Amino acid sequence: MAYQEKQLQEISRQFQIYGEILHAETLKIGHINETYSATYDQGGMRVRYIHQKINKGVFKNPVAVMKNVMRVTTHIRRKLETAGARDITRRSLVVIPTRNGQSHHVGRDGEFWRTFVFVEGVQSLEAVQSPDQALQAGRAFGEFQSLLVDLPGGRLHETIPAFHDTRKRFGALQQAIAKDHYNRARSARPEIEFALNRAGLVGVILDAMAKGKIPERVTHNDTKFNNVMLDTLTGEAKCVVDLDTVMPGCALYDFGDMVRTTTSPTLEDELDLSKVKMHLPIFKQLAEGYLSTAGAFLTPAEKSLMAFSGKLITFEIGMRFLTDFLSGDTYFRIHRPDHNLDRCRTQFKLVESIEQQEKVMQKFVDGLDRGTARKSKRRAGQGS
Ligand code: GN1
Ligand code: MG
Repeated sequence: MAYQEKQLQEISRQFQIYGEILHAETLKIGHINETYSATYDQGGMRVRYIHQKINKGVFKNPVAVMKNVMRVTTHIRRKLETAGARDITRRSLVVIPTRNGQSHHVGRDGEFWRTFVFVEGVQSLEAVQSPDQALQAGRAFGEFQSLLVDLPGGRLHETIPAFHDTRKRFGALQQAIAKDHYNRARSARPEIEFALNRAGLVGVILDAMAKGKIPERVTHNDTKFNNVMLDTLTGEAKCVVDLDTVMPGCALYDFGDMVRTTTSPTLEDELDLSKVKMHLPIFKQLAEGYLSTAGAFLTPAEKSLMAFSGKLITFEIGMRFLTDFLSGDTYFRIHRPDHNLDRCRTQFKLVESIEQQEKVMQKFVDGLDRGTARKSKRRAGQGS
């Protein structure tokens, strides 16, 4: 554990937690921030909190990150309260303020910390185990987007500019290949070729957005399956986490990353590539779940690119892993040599599998959409 309990105790004292730390442990989740869960004795009860150190190399403006997080969580909580929802502190993240009312604390070492209520009785999984879990993820992220369609207060900060700018991501990869600073390009020849052959993909959504065919929305931008908390007893999605990249984006980036992280029931760094495959039954559940909560506000143009977005975002993250591998593994935390190359290979294998099935995937989405349209027409007819 990079931070010891004693240091965490000192950090935790800055927040509105009125207990003694009993123990703390590192949560091995995500490639970017450092996350700890800590158990406190608070008035004789054991209570847990999450303490998280924001990676300032990645998030250059952590104050802006926290402004976004506060606006988003406050808005969602208010809406859930107005709707009379139950279990609200398990359905949306709750930021614990510091003792002087700030959303974060800057430590003596200049590190940037924030604290959340620990959501009990949920789990986050690295790989999907059943189609129902994909349905849950789709529903949860669709609901998240839908709760934020009326977020007041103007545009959110772009916490990482051009985050899903696939054209720039492609350019960054080309640069890393040209530089080949670590002399690693020779061990990634097939992957480099794979990427360079797909230059045609990178402008599709960007161009549609630039032409006004696809709207900008408030999106999550990191809709990895492990960012959905599933109730350990019922399996139901309770809340979505990792709100650092919630900012202006495209709804399809979110759906695309769900396709990437749910439709192959394998880990992101699976070494046995024969196991990596887009499973149509899982995709179907994912699309159903997502359209059940987001279908009402999405436009036909957005819906028509849902299968494509899965391919594009999988390709994008694959390119990012490859770029980081070629650039000396400075961005994504790695746990073994060539880890980023392994992750890239897994993504590209999935891209191939989506390419083979993209038509039937989109056909399914189109059918779902027609079904929903028919149903709502019938309902409107009944009502009149
Ligand atoms: C990073 O740290 P984590 O796992 O939440 C990355 C995402 C990638 C993902 C790939 C800020 O997310 O964009 O899709 O790794 N987050 C950032 O696993 O770059
Ligand atoms: Mg993240």
